[in-house]
Amino acid sequence: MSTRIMTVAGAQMGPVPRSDPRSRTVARMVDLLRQAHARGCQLVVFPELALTTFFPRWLIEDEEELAEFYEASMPGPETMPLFETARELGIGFHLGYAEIAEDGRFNTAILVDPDGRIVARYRKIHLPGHAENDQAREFQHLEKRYFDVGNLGFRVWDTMGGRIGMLICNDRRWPEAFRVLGLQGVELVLIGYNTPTLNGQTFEPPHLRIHHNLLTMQAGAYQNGTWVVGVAKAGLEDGVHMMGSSAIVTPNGEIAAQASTLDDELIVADCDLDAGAYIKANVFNFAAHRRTEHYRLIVETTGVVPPLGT
Ligand code: CDV
Repeated sequence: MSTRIMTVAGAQMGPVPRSDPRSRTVARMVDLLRQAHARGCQLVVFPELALTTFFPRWLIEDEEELAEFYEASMPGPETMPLFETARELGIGFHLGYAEIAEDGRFNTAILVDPDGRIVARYRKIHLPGHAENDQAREFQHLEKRYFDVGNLGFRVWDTMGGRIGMLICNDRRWPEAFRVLGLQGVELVLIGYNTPTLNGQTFEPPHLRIHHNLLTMQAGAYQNGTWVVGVAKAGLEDGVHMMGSSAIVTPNGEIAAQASTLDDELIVADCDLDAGAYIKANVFNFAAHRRTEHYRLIVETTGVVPPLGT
């Protein structure tokens, strides 16, 4: 029997209104850390851009006003309680936030170990949306304006007793992103997301939006034999309804735990990190079965090309 069980909590968060100071949001997160510890968790996964409202929904032209949404240091004075609580409880956490650094502005996620040390950092690579104000939209999605494309690649770390990778929100829809983690033998993929329940551009029924969310995480899990923990910032945030449905997915693509509210809520699963080993050794034994000589288009073209058949 496997002894590599990691008890993981997805800490879904309800809305973080723009008017809320960081201290109030961090206090909510500290409370979630304490609840998770009481339930025996070793790792807590918070959403994408967890410390603020999802600000890319607005055009903000004043740089000073925009700067308020970014963290210049991590931990900083306002986020220090998260690190102190993690150390006190001996619990790790994953945090998504807007990072301003010397080399750019990024939509970032970090992994912090039970000693309160940052052991891994990922900067979002698939930035959805647009860079200019689009009046036709009900609300904006200006990630391409406010963030640079992540420059750290898709990486996996041997840490905290597991082989852990991170993606952020829109990345989960891209099988290539999951596969690059799969090719490093990933066992646990942590994903925070902010997904509006309605598509701001075109009509898509909410049930399909939720279906796509789960579909991509379940497929990514099974096709790479890995656990996936997907965690939302949910509910009515500053006038825009955000999807919940945070889920922990097994390496078989089954849902082990799923949120039932649109508020602060923990979902918990005992993740056997060896559970995907048989998938990696059989149907998705990459070394035995992948045919890279036929995958050229995947890296040689970005958009669609004419059919190769003729
Ligand atoms: N924060 C995101 O990356 N959100 C996207 C939106 C644009 C749909 C997502 O893929 O969920």
